[in-house]
Amino acid sequence: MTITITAFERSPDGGQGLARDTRVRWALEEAGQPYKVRLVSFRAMKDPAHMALHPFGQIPTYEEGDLALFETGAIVLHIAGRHAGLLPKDPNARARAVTWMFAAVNTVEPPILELANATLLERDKPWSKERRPLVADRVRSRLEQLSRRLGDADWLDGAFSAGDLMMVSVLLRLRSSGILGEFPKLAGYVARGEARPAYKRAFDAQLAVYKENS
Ligand SMILES: N[C@@H](CCC(=O)N[C@@H](CS)C(=O)NCC(=O)O)C(=O)O
Repeated sequence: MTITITAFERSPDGGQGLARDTRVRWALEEAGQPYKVRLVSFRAMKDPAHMALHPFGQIPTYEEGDLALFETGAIVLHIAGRHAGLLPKDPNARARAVTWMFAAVNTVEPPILELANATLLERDKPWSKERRPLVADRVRSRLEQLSRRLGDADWLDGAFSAGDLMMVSVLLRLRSSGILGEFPKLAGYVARGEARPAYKRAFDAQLAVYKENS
């Protein structure tokens, strides 16, 4: 069955791969699944046809036959559940990998998004300068804990899993802040994720879209 995802027609990050279709592309590449991409403009994302697929008018979405999904955590979990390569077979190890997926989107990503908002969207507010260090320290606090848990391991729990895919994707959003560099173990972890051939294919595919449409 054909898999179709949606992605930005013109990614605002200039092809850095930070738009969330990259994590879905990466999961599909790891799973060896071909997919099609339907590009949407910012306006089209709010049209009824897209809102029927994604109640919040965002990308990415995932369609496969009569199944339509939104939320990258759910999409990656669906792909990982259907195909080998992203979740361990052992039930306990599998549950731990899923736990890391939730930790990525529920515990680590929120302060990172808060920092991005403070840096970009709120930069003109009179209180922005004062607030930013506070928000950056909340990110540091999470990274310190994550780095301690990762230790000298390559991945968070044994072999590479969907938990790592989600966590690396979330951490990549920190690159421009320079904070990741303060945590060499995490910087190495992210670099290992980016070095995976499946990640490279996903990154190149989103970059090709950006180049074609800019
Ligand atoms: N929690 C959602 C977040 C989706 C999201 O924020 N998508 C962004 C692109 S990366 C978007 O569509 N932004 C445009 C908008 O919200 O209007 C997920 O993980 O899928």
